Amino acid sequence: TNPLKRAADKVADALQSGPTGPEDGIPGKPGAESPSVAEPTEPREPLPPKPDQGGPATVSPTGQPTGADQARTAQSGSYLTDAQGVRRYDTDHSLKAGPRGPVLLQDHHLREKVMHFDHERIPERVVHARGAGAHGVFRSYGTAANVTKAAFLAEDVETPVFVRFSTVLGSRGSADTVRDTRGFATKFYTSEGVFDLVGNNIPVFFIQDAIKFPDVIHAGKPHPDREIPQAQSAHDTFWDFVTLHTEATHHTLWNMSDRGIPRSYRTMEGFGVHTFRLVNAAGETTLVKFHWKPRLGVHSLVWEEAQIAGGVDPDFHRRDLYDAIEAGAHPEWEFGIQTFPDTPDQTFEGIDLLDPTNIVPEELAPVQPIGLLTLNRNPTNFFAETEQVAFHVGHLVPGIDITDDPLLAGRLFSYLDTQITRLGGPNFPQIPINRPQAPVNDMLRDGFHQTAVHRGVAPYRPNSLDGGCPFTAGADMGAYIETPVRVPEAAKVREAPESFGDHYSQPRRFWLSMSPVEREHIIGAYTFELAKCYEQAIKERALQTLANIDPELCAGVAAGLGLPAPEPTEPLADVEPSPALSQVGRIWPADGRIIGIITGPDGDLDGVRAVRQEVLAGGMVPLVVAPAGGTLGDGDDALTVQRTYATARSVEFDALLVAGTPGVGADAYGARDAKAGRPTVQQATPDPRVGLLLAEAYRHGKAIGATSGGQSALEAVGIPLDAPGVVTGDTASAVLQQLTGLLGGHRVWERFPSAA
Ligand code: HDD
Repeated sequence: TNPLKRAADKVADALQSGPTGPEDGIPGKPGAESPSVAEPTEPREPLPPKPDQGGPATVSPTGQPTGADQARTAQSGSYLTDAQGVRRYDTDHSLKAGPRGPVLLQDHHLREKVMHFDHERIPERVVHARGAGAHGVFRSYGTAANVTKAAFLAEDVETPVFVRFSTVLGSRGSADTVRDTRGFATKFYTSEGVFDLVGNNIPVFFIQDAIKFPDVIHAGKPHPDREIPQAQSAHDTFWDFVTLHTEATHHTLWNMSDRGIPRSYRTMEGFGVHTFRLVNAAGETTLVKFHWKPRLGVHSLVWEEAQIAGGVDPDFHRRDLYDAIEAGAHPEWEFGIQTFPDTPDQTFEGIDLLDPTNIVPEELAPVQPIGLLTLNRNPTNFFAETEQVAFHVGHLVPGIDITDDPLLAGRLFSYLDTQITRLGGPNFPQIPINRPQAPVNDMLRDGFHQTAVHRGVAPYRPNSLDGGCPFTAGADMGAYIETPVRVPEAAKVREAPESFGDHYSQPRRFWLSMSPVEREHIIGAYTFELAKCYEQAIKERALQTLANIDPELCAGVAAGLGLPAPEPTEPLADVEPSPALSQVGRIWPADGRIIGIITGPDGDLDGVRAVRQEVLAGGMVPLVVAPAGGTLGDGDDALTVQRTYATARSVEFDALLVAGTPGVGADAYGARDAKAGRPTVQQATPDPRVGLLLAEAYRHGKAIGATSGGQSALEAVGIPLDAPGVVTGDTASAVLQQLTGLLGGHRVWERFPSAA
């Protein structure tokens, strides 16, 4: 039989039969007052690794497996061992001088176990601490090949990627749906080395110079005295900063718009923010801005949903990303570039391309698609991959270069520097998730957590001892050559160019590009955040910045705060709206959207079964909601209940379909009273939790449908059957068809007051 099993049986026998001598190599059981615990399962070989998971697989210079291969061998064999591979017979009792005696210092297993635990947490990221990641693949269309020589952007090249999404301000355990900027960082493991695009879901930044980054983050993080609020910009120090540094006006406006509360990571745009410089094989340069366009369209929560989700499911975005990938609804983004001639003034249509508080409207410079990103694999281990991944804007490959944006310059230092504290030393590129998939032959040596066993004696060059290696490559051998851009002849100064002084024309363009509903949401967001500030002077200063954007915006917020609206201090900029900035008015695929099907034991179960299949066939996700868990109906046809009235909450669903009369929940108040022997109260119809589900979905502009049996439930909570986005039909299938049509617009925008 299996030798591992034989050995385990031996231990088990020994533990059963009491103290034994050293001759059979197994120490005695601890004693009567400490009964032995039987092995709960048969020893077995470890589960095979998920076939397609793991970090990048590479081979170290010593030929040892690294990356995914090494990560897999982190757990092998069937028996518990210590970190040195020595099998341990007991991990529940410290080594003591007798059962009641003192614990012995010589207990290596105790000290190793506790020492490791003491250091399990590493410092969280100083910003972007809360995040979620996924593996994927990037396939290039080749359409950028005329402007860049980057090998991964040539036609039909496939490159593995790892993407991490994040919020900025909150701690690692904070809620996903807070109002904040979202990080969108992509690591491309290209054949020429790693390229990181460390972007956000907002195309502009708060500040124009990296030297202010510590300041803006100090202002946004919780107050240093009370350490509140968590993951919020709705407090005095944040608003103090952004109203004193008016260059922050544009980014703040985006945060107060629906972009600050995305529906899902899958429905976020991404931006490289800075202007980058591409270089082609002929050495010609082009200035570009990078964009990610989600295939599902840009879609946001409404504020009340964001708040509910923060309570009922703080992992809302993390769960959504994971579930979608597990369900095979692989999120996709098209990668695109806006291109601008690399002129000495580095402006385009009067817009300074070095100022990261500026966008270039897509109407002036269309986004040209250059490839497709698909996220198709969840991480195997959150810590190993999502937590330990280290991005850096300085990770560039030949064909992609930087510009002199002063915000980018400071970042080129910060990302490298921060990993030393966060990941414990300079060898973080050796962590499996960070390893390039191109050969590495550097002359970096030693340091904390050095895992490579370097060969040779001469980590310098030239040398005459290690065969002269490593050799340097030229441009024709794929070396990274910095573009020989002319540096302006000028005096050393600490100042910004004059063109960085326009802080209002771009925010005004954004405001003018919004639909009435989006404007209503922006006014609501400013009003909420400023009403949370205590200092009157800060509120007044904020109103002044709003007056300089637009009088309607300022008046709306001032009314909410009960303050007078000031006059603008500078003339309102004469700018054209950019329709591409609005999220409203386009039609998107319904893939991956979640349809809640509310039913009960007396519902139309055949209809529900059929409509479930149709939802799946349409690439969407059906969730059957019923009074209690378990199944509905009998036999092979029984329907599995996925959410009960107690666990379903409106935020999870994109649309609701009431199929038949909803039942009464098993733990509805009446049933509980009955169980407790109290006189039962009259049940409301429908169950109050279904009523809440429907009322919230209605208020949040979601599509709602009902079969004839379900219509009374809608009427009972006051939802008019002829309201926009409310559809009815004889069968669940007929209702679904209409719901799917409505989902294309993301929400029923007509339901919001401003659209009335
Ligand atoms: Fe940053 C993390 C995006 C300006 C300093 N940043 C970080 C992450 C994203 C961004 C997405 C999370 C990466 C991950 O998931 O691990 N940051 C941006 C964008 C910026 C920006 C789009 C402006 C265009 N950042 C910025 C400046 C500085 C930093 C100006 C410093 C001077 N950022 C950092 C950092 C972080 C970071 C301290 C924290 C953790 C890390 O780097 O690895 O170095």
